[in-house]
Formats: sequence, structure tokens, C-alpha cells
Amino acid sequence: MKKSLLYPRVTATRRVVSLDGFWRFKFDPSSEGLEKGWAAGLPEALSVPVPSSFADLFTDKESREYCGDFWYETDFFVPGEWAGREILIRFGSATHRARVFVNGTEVTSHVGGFLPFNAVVTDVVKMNTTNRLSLLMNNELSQTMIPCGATATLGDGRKMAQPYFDFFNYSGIQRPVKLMALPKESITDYTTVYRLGEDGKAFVDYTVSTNGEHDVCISLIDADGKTVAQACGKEGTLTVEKPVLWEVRNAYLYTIVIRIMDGEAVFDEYCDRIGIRTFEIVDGSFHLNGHPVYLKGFGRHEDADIRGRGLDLPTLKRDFELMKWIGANSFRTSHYPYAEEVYYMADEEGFLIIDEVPAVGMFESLMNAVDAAGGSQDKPKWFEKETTPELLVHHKECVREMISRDKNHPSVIAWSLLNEPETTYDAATRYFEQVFDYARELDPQKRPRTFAIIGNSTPDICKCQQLCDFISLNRYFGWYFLNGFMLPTAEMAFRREMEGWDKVRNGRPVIFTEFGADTSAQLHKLPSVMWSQEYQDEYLEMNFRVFDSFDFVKGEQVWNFADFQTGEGIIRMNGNKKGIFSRDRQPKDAAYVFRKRWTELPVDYKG
Ligand code: EVA
Repeated sequence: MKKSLLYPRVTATRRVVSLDGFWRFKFDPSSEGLEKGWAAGLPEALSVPVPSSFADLFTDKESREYCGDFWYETDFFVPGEWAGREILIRFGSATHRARVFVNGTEVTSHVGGFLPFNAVVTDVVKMNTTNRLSLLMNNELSQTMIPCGATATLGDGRKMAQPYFDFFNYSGIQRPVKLMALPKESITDYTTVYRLGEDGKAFVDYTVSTNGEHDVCISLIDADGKTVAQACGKEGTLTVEKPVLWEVRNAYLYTIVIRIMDGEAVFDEYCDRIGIRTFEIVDGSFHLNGHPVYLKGFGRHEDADIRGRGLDLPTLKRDFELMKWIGANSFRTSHYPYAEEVYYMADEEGFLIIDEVPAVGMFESLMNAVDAAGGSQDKPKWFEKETTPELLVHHKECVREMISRDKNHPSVIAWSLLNEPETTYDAATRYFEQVFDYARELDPQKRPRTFAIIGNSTPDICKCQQLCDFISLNRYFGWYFLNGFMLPTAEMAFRREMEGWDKVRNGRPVIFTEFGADTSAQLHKLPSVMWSQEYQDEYLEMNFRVFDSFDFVKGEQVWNFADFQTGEGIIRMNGNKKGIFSRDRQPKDAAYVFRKRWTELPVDYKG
């Protein structure tokens, strides 16, 4: 059960209680809490909301920038009628490391801040009374975990996070926490794969895993509540005679009901919503249900004022309304898997997701993003370090957890396995091969794999692009290179590089996973200067001209959906300002430029 990543659902046999709300909280800069018994009770605690990042809740800089150990604690009640069931606590995420204690006993631990895990607490909880849940957490960055970075100790002894990535190191319990009661014999996982028959039928090939011997039965129920297909057995095929397919921006969802049966008795029941669709690359184009689709959308962040990266349903709703308004149909979960609620909303709204593992910052010259664009060749090679084998183990574990969690979402069309790593030497190729092979092995739907390629990995020197099923470029011609008055020469250089990609792409599609220009939502200037809204528009028009003149470009995801928080630094004015929307989700001028373009481009553009 520990490893089951099924989304928590109340069914005929399952009970879920939210533990979200105000929790007790305490920083532990000397890492003394464990020795002092804080796992059993937190002295002089503060109070913070869950889910939320802790950084922007307070008014002092020490709290915002805090790096090290910290504790969360709450009490929860286990109903007496749950006796005899398996009892679990399910964390949507805990950033970046957590050790979990119940009534003072350690029950589990987890490394990696963006994926869920369970603590099985059946044997340590007291029934029909209050129990104590405590987490010892840590948000230090290192070179052996993703996202990568360093932790500095300053002259005065304080620790400071040094991300090798360009977003704030938000931490804490940032996603919902649930208390769950499951039957002892239960469903632990399921997978679906879709085939469309020539006779208009659809076939859903499924597998179900349980922790017991009894057989399972599956039903598929349409949006009107009618059962349209049934099958029994842990592996099999559901045949849907007249399927309504899940289409981009026109989603149709079925409910899959899985039951462990013993005669008439239902031992366990799990329900989820799925969409019937195929996604593949055909003749250099993305095909959804056999029809070409051009990707329009964003690289995004989970980021908002005050709550940081904490799941916030109103912000999530607003983001999807803005993406619909602007005519987008896709996004990349840059640079980490998002909260599960994001994927369920994308399933419902018909958005296509490139799901990204938190493998960012694998490039020492990206330190604090200051020399992001130029790259630096004199640093030690990232994939030849002593720390690389340990990093690979953690990276693969995150890939496993991400695919396990997200594999059944119709919205998820591809995996992004790294963002902007080094790619120009053989050790990188060997590292990449292991991650790419592993993803292929794990994904029942065999979705296309990619990684976001940094500007200085040009087609002539990149030694990893050949592993991608489609090529994803992060390109900043006109911003980091040849910017301002030099924009026309940026266009020339950009076109030359695209000709290079055409030579090595071998029939594969190319998309842009990043392009963008920092822009102040307040600044206008005629003629334009960099950072003005006028310059952002000119920059975009140049990029569009390039995209439109290469038929093999099959998608554009601008950087970024909204302005977002980063660490302090000389190239960031209270965050990254490449948003098409401001951080409070209002349009910059560029939003209207995109709206015009994307609402006019046909869905099968260049198909
Ligand atoms: C930027 N460029 O400089 C962005 C970063 C992003 O925020 C990149 O992938 O290449 C990174 O994280 O604005």
C-alpha cells in the first residue's frame, strides 16, 4: 500500500478525510528537534496553513529564506468504525524531504518534493481517539537530488539555498494531506491503453494490481451514467461499441469502476475518470485520435502570491480560464510534476500536458541562472561527477513515481525527462539513455519522450537529442542573445539554427518549450526598449515568423504563462517577468497578441 499512488477517492469501500487546515510549525536550524523529542510534541510552535509554502507567510527575511530542517505537526482523529481496515496518511507532496512520525513513532520517509507518498499507520494509530502526526522536513538543495542546487553556509553560520534553477525554492507541505481507510484487500494500481478500431469501436486494454488473490471486475460508465463496457480479470479489454473520444479542448470522460469481488461481495471499489484517446507521432506530426494537432500554450509554474507553490484551487481555476480565453491547448509542467488536481482539470478541459520530472539545474553554469544563456565550458562536467550515480538513482525514482501517478490521465501526452541539462559529451548520452529507456519501460501507453534543450546545445554538438521522440527547444534569440536593436540579426541566427535542426531531426517534429522576453506589466515605450510591452510584442512577432516558416515546427509553448517568483539576483527584479500574464493573473499586451494568433490558428495547423 505504501507504494500505491492512486488518487484518494471515497467509494463504497474507501474513506478519505482531509487533514488540511492550520498545523503547528517550527524551524529547527540546529537540527536538534529529534534529539529533544519534538517528534512527540512540538514546543512553542507557530501556526501555518496546509497546503501552502511557508516562505511568503511571514514578514521577516529569515523565515522567507529559511534553509534547513523544519517541523510540521497536527492531531487527527481515527473513527472507531475504521477498526480492521488499513489506515494510511497520503501526502500530495512534501518539499523536499520528510520523515513522518505518528504518536512519536517513525512510519515512513520520502525524498523528492513534487510527488505523493503514503504512510501506512494501521499499527501505530489509536482508534476512536486523537493521534499526533509530525513531520521532520528539510529543504536543502544538493547535487544528488532533483531539482539540483547547493546549500551554502554563510559567514554568520546561516544556511542559504543556492538553486541551479530559476525559480524560488518554495518548500513545506504544499499539497493536500489525507487520512484514508482502505479494505485490507485492496486495489493498488491500474493502467489503461487505448486502441481505435476501423469499425468505430474503441478498445481499452487494462491491467489491475491488487494486494490479494480475489478477482476483479471493471465497468466503464459514460457521462449519462450508462454502463457501456464490462470485463472481469486483472488483465483484459473493455470494448466500447460507440465511443465518444477525448479530444483536445473538447473532452469527454468516462468513469472506470474497478471492484474486487468475492461472489456478490465487494471487497474494494476504486473509481476514476478516464478519456479514450490515442496519441502518437505520425509523419512528423502529433496525432490525437488520428488527427494532427499543433501545440499552443505555455511553460508554467505552480506559483502565486503568499501561498507560493501551495495548491490553490481558485488560482488553478483562473489559470485554466485564462488559457481557454487566450486559445491555448497545452502546457508543460515546467519544472516538476504539478499537483494531481491540475491534471484532473486538464482532463476535464481537454488540455494536452507535457509532464516534466523535476530534473532541472543539471548544469553547474546555470547557478542562480546568472550565466544561463552563455553557458560555461570551464566547469566540471555535470554527468562525470562522483555524485552522478546517486543522482541517477533519485532521478529514476522520480520518473517512476511520476509515470506511476500520471499514466492514466488522457491529458498527459508526453514525458519531459530533463530541463536544460548538459548534452555535449558521451557521459551525458549514457546518463540520458538510462532515463529514456526507463521511462519507455514504465509507461504502458509508450508516450513520446523528450527533454528541453538549452540554447548552447546546438544541433551540431548536442549528443542527446537523438534520444527524443520529438525535439523540444528552449530558445531566447532576441532576449539573451542578439537583443534589442539587434533583433533582426537574432532572426537571421535563429533561422540558421533551425536549418541545422532540420538536418538532424530525422523526420521528428520540433516544438518550442521556451521562448520569451522579460516584460514589466507597467512599462510602455515608443520606440520599444527591452522590458517594455512593445518589445515583448516585437520579440514575439519575430519568433512567430520563424515558427511559421518551418513546417516541421509543430508547437509553441511560450515562457512563461505568468510572472513568477525567483531568488534575489541582479537579473531578476522580484522574480521572472516573462509572463504573458502578471503574477496576479491579468493580461499584459502580449496576451492579446497570442489570443489573436492562437484563436485563428487551426487545430491541425501544418498538419
Ligand atoms: C528564463 N530560461 O531564463 C528561463 C528559466 C527557465 O526561467 C530557461 O528553463 O532556460 C529555464 O527555468 O527565463
